[in-house]
Amino acid sequence: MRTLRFVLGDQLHPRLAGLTDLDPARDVVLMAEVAEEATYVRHHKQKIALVLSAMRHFAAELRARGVAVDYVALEDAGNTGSFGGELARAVARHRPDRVVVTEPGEWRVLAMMRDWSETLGVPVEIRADTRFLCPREAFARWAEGRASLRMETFYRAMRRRTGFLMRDGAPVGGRWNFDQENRRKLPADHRLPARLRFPPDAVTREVIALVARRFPGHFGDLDGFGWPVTREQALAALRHFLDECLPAFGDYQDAMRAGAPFLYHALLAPALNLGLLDAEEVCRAAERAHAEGRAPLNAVEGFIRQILGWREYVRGLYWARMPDYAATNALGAARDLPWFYWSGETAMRCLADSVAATRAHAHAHHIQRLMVLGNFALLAGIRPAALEEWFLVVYADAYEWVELPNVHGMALWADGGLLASKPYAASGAYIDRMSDYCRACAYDVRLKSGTRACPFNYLYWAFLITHAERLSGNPRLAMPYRTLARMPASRRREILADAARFLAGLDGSEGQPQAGRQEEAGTPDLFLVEPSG
Ligand code: FAD
Ligand code: DLZ
Ligand code: SF4
Repeated sequence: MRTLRFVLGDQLHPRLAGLTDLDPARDVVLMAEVAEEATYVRHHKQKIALVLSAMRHFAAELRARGVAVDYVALEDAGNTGSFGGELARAVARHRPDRVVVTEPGEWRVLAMMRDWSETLGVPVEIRADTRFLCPREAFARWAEGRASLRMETFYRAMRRRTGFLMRDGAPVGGRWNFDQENRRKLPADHRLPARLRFPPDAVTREVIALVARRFPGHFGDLDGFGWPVTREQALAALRHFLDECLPAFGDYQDAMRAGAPFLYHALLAPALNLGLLDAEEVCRAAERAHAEGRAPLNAVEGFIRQILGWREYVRGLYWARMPDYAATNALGAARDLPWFYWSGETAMRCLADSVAATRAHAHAHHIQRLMVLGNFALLAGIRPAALEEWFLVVYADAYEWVELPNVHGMALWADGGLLASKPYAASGAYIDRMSDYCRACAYDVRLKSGTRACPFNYLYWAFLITHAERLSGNPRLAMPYRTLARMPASRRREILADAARFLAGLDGSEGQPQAGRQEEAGTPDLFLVEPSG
């Protein structure tokens, strides 16, 4: 039987389900660069360059193994610009008996795939994606009948199921979670390891030129491109992480520093999500580092939790709850995304720095995403769909299966608590505690009201006041609501007035805090959240 195997740009794994039974003598692998995938949202230039370069390298590797690859480049004559169009043309060229695809990472694409058999007049087999540690059906079974789907419960089940960091049925070290030990601030003189950057080779340089020419209006810089684009480079990135970063990954997992978007993070998500690495090998390598005494348990457990726990969990949640999941808006958030998410032009230093990193690298680390960019949007009541589109556009690792639950559920609490037991809301005190941003900010993190006060401070309280009906009964928010109950009515009015003034000026006057009333510097609000979960 002659099979046409369609491999998408984020399915670049040597043992991809759709390639397992490939017969090199008869089968053809189709790969297609299509404009629609770069423009259905206007992806960051680096993300497009990353995907196209990795696709071209992967095609070359398949060919080197003797596989026939029909590769359609973006500017090839006749390119229809869509997955469906390119598959139809390839079916006409090769006249296969069947088409085999691996399920995609987005609902949007799965919906397309489901029509293909009928429109093409050829059987189309959609195979489960086996690159994950928790098959979709296993997640669905775990989730069935549960009122809440907590990551921690899922994670423990996954530890038991896979045996990662388990000994004799119990967690190594006697505890499941070392998160409490993973909250250190970086000392001012602490030297960080250098990022392992992969200078663009000829293929990547050609793609970068193509992207600059074809997508000039898209967000983001191309100059600093340094992502791994082959499996070999991805494995080198993994080794670099294990040697240079993993030992301190746990300690500084929640830390932030101005001008430092990489810290001790792995920078592996783009490679993992493209298929250049798989979750199991990465967890296995981290576990080995601990067994061999090269990394402490708090670091290794923290890292494995992100992949075996969070990554698998958000994927399971996405497929179990989509498409209805994306339509929820539990807090009725309706504000448009402020322009500074694109321009970076804001006097709020934490936000300006996070946007600058995002533009330069198509990357910001987890705490910037959650506690700066996400937290601000939560407190300001940004419409979930607007923030979701932004996150899908700007990050090199963004695919809807992973981006959407993180933004919708974790950052915005738009699912009403399915993912997170309480909103990840925090005042400026949290950002100050975990970073050096506030020291040189135009706003004053110690001030609670007035035009010079850190906006996160009054937005935090205004958020709690505005959503009291929904949130005040949440036991995890009992402490701030008790504080709120003790506040005089005049103070609450002041908070709401500050928030209203600031939000009204979001796309106008914000960015220039005027020297206004000089409030007394009070004790910062210390209602902190636990971001790494
Ligand atoms: P590290 O911090 O070193 O973590 C190690 C690995 O764990 C990552 O490579 C990633 O594969 C996994 N991981 C960690 N946290 C999560 C998580 N919450 N969900 C899923 N996997 C996780 N991750 C994406 O891969 N794509 C996204 O589009 C994405 N959008 C996000 C949006 C928001 C609002 C938030 C709060 C988080 C988002 N994340 C996303 C999760 C996380 O921020 C990134 O995976 C991480 O920053 C990537 O950098 P790293 O490889 O250095 O990760
Ligand atoms: C992100 C992306 C981009 C920019 N371009 C392509 C492409 O030209 N061809 C392709 O096969 N895949 C691309 N991708 C990745 C797809 O968007 C991704 O496969 C789907 O969103 C499903 O996860
Ligand atoms: Fe951000 Fe407020 Fe600190 Fe400025 S003072 S960096 S706005 S938290």
